[in-house]
Amino acid sequence: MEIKVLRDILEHDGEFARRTREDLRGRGVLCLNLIGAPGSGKTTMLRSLIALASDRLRFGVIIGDIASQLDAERFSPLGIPVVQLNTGGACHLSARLTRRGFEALASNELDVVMVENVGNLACPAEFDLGEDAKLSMVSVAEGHDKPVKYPLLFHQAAAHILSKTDLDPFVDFDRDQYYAALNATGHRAPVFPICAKTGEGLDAVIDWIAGMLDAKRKGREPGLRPEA
Ligand SMILES: Nc1nc2c(ncn2[C@@H]2O[C@H](COP(=O)(O)OP(=O)(O)OP(=O)(O)O)[C@@H](O)[C@H]2O)c(=O)[nH]1
Ligand SMILES: [Mg+2]
Repeated sequence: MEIKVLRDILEHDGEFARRTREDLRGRGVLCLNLIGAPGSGKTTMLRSLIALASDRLRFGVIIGDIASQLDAERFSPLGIPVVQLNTGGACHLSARLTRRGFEALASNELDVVMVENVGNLACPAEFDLGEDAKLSMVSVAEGHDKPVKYPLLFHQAAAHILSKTDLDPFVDFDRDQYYAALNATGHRAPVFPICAKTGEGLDAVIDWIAGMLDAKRKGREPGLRPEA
C-alpha cells in the first residue's frame, strides 16, 4: 500500500516536472538544481557566483528550506528575483512545489534559474524538478567519503562543487580519495573546487554554466543529463 502511494506521488510529480521542463525549453532558460548538506555553502556560493556573473547572465533563484525566509533574504543586496519555498517538513523539493517558484519567476527575463534544494545529500537526488541538471556540493569539512555514502547524487550530477577550499589546511580531506570515490559512482562530470569567501574557482563554474546555457539554446539538451 505504502509503495503504491509513493508510486502515485512520484508519477503525479513527474507530470509537474515535465511541464516545467517544457516551459523552460520554450523560454530558453537553463535550470540547475544544487544539492548539498546543510551548511555546505550553497547560498554563499550562489550569492558570490551571481554577483560575479552579473554582467554575463541574468539569474533567478528558487530556495528550498523546511522553514524560514532567511536564505532568500540574503539575496536582497543583489536585486535579483528570488523565491523562497518552505516544505514545512519534507526533506526535499518536489516538482509540484518548485513549479510555484518557476511561476513566480515567469515574468522576469532570465537566462538561468538556480534551485537551492533542501539541505541533504540523499532525498533531493530522488526527485526530478524539471531541471536540466543537478549539481552536487560537498565542503572539505564534510569529509572525502561522501560519494561512497550517497552514490545516487554523485552519479547523477552534471558537475560537482567542492566548497570551502580555504579550510583545507584545517581538515583532513583527501582529494585523491574524493576523486576515487567519485569515479567509483561512474560519474561523468567536471569537479570545481571553490572558495565562496574569496571567489576562487567561481569563474570556472560560471564558464561551465554559460556553456550549458549555450548548449541548451542550440538544442543540445539530451547531453545535459546523464542517463539513469
Ligand atoms: N570558510 C568558509 N566558510 C564558508 C564558505 N562558504 C560558506 N561558508 C560558511 O558556511 C556556513 C554555511 O553557509 P551557507 O551558504 O548558509 O550554507 P547552505 O548550504 O546554504 O546551508 P543550508 O541552506 O542551511 O542548507 C556559513 O557560516 C558560511 O559563511 C567558504 O567558502 N569558506
Ligand atoms: Mg542555504
